[in-house]
Amino acid sequence: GGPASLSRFRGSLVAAVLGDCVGGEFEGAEEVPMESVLQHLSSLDDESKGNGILEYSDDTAMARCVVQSLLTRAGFDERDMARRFAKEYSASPGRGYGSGVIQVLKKLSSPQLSDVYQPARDQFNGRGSFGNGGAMRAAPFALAFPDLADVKRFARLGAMLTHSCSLGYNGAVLQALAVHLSLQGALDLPQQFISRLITEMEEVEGNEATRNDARILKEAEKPFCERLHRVQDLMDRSKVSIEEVISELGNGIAALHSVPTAIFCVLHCLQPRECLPEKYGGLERTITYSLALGGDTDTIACMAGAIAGAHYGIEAIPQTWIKCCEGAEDADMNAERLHMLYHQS
Ligand code: 8NA
Ligand code: MG
Ligand code: MG
Repeated sequence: GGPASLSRFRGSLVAAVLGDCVGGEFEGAEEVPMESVLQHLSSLDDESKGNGILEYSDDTAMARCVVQSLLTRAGFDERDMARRFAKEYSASPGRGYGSGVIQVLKKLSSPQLSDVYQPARDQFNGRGSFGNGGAMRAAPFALAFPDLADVKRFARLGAMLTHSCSLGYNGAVLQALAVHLSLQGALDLPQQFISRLITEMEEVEGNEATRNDARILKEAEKPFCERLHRVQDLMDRSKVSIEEVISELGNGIAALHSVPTAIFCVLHCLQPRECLPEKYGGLERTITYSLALGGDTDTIACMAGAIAGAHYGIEAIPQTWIKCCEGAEDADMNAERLHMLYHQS
């Protein structure tokens, strides 16, 4: 489809759910052999096995809250979004939330709370969380707002409801930017795509809060820009091993160690790769490759899925995968509503 077509919206929201559901199998595993990933995925194609449903985790649970809030309020409303996060958590606390964020979600359910950003600020002795929990639910901001400045602003504010460290919320901004650009067809020119992300993040990270957090955590002055340069270097190489990707970019629960990784997965899988089945299209390659990195597999595959899905569109997603994943059909319907909201504004 053309830029911002319905197929791209559907692809993005559905593939994010697939990444989460399919990736749950390997979450936290240090090493994931490609063989195990391929076995897991081919079992989804085998209907006779009747594998039933793969459940979604915190990534999708929170993204659904973001989507419902943006649609119901026809824009960003922090109080409404915070209320939905809290309600969702108390209804299904067993979705695999990060151990820190649970405190925030409990505080957000208090009716006496006057500042919905305060519980997030109190995390980790006032330093805030740098986890990828803001980034894992950032894609819907790119699907709701056509304007780049809105995408950046609301992705940041939406993340700050739980992640007040700049290394947390800037990861969400980067993820939303990647989905935004992919939706426009920017992945047709991968070199320009990554350059554009770096240019945008130079501005996003060019402030005192980022410099302070980076200094305290002993990171480069602009941590995400530095990582995106590493992505650029890895892209230029003809052969890259999974071990190198993990050591250069990471596969962990910090936004800094997972959002650039997800972006790399998408870029690396734009073309066929020796380690991946020939019959696979780009979207299948992206999800598969993300899982083979191990670590925070559900979240990295969820984020890579959102970016890749916006590029390839819904037609690239195997029906058998959609049928196995809880929440995939809902995501498809919500994508249509977001598409309408996006084109109204
Ligand atoms: P979070 O805000 O609780 O952060 C996740 C973790 O990161 C915390 O529990 C801390 O260990 C650490 N952390 C974050 N900020 C700081 C800080 N300033 N100082 C010291 N430590 C810090 O949760 P989240 O919403 O960001 O979730 C992140 C990931 O954890 C998600 O992938 C989610 O699925 C979850 N999770 C991951 C695994 C896994 O094995 N990879 C397992 C269960 C849950
Ligand atoms: Mg999860
Ligand atoms: Mg995770």
